Amino acid sequence: PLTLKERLAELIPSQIDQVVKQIRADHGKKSFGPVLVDQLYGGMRGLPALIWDGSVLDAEEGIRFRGKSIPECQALLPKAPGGSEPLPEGLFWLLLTGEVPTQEQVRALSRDWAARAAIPEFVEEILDRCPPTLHPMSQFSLAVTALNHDSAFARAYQEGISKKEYWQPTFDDAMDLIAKLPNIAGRIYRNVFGDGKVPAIDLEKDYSHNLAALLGFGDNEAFVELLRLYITIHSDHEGGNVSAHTGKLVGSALSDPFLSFGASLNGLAGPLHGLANQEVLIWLRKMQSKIGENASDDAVKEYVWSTLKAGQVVPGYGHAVLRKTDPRYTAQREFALKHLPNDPLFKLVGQVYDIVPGILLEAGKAKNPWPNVDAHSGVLLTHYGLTEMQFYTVLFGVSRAFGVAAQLIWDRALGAPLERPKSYSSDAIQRMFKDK
Ligand code: FAM
Repeated sequence: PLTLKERLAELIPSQIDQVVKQIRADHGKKSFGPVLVDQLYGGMRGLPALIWDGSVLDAEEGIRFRGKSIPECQALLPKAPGGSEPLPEGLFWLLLTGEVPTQEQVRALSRDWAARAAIPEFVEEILDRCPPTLHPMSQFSLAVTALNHDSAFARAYQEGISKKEYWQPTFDDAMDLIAKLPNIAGRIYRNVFGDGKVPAIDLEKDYSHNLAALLGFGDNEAFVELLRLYITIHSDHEGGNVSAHTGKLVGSALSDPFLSFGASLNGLAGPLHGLANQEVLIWLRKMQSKIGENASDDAVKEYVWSTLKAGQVVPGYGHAVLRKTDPRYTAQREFALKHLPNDPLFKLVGQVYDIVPGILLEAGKAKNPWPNVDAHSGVLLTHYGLTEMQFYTVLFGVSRAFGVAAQLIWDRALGAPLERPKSYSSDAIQRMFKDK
């Protein structure tokens, strides 16, 4: 069967003709309509600004990966023998090609990533030198940026590569990036929370199994299945979220995938973005220590109000685009109902789900009162014993590499230029609009 790179090489030429030449010839001079001054001050909400074919986020429906919803991906993508969750290897193939790969194509990808998994010794030493008090996300970003040392793209560019070939070393770097994340994440976890000993990668196991083993959970099939679902649903969330957009922007300067994804991780480390999965668990634990394990609805309501009155956000709720419950939350809830229906923390997440949206609506500020992916992820990891919440965003980062890498490959294949939007001073705004 065709390898992923061979299939991609077949798809790219027609995409360049259709997507880039034809659309720009037919529609290049057409307008989406007015850009409002509010969008310049308000974080570009809803501003049409980017192209990404891998995934699209609908405010009501949630994410679709190449047109497929999460339930459709769970039904269509290849699974591990005896497993029921999609293999992330298949999701990456889908993001890149728009096609569902065969079982053997996914097997080949698992083997390819396992074979590329080793990280340079100097990167191991960088991680071993980090104090355990340095947040895992900072360690993660350091290590990923250091992989620039062996970047195929950076080397090819220095040797004088033609623009038309950019996507090939970008693809090679993207494969190395994804393949090396389990060893980086595993070493950080073992250094900060464990005995510092990192087990070897099993060349015959799939990506999620190897990641689970590096974290010390390889013999727990339910946890491996959770990681398969977890990596699939956190991989991509269209092009404008902070981590995806950062990767795209930095990559547009022809910084290689390691430098680009290192930048993405620094955005993902923000409490309003990927760090929210850690913040949710910290918030739940603080609430439990304040109002007890089996608190009444009224006690939970009071605690939520106290969070808002303190000028803090309720982590795991709200979203810049979504206006309904995140289907990534629902997918995790289904997993919990199947595997851990009586877990007390799962019950608390359900109680919070019944209470928080009503309060956010009453408070009247949040445009979306419903839960996002982070409201549920930590509870599942905690159930299986991965209780170190400072590590949760690292797992989010391992997954988001799939979406960022896919986008970088296509940006270079389609010749996406340097990104350079226009900034204005407030004086200019006042001058431009004072009489309008
Ligand atoms: N709790 C309290 N206030 C909230 C809120 C929440 N969960 N969500 C929004 N608001 C506030 C927001 O802070 C803003 O208040 P100010 O006018 O005082 O600044 C107001 O409601 C309007 O905000 P918005 O337009 O509804 O939301 P934004 O598009 O500005 O921001 C989020 C979207 C996700 C940053 C925001 O909902 C939030 O801070 N949520 C909590 C943190 C979180 O869960 N982030 C993870 C998001 C997830 F998708 C991810 O990236 N992993």
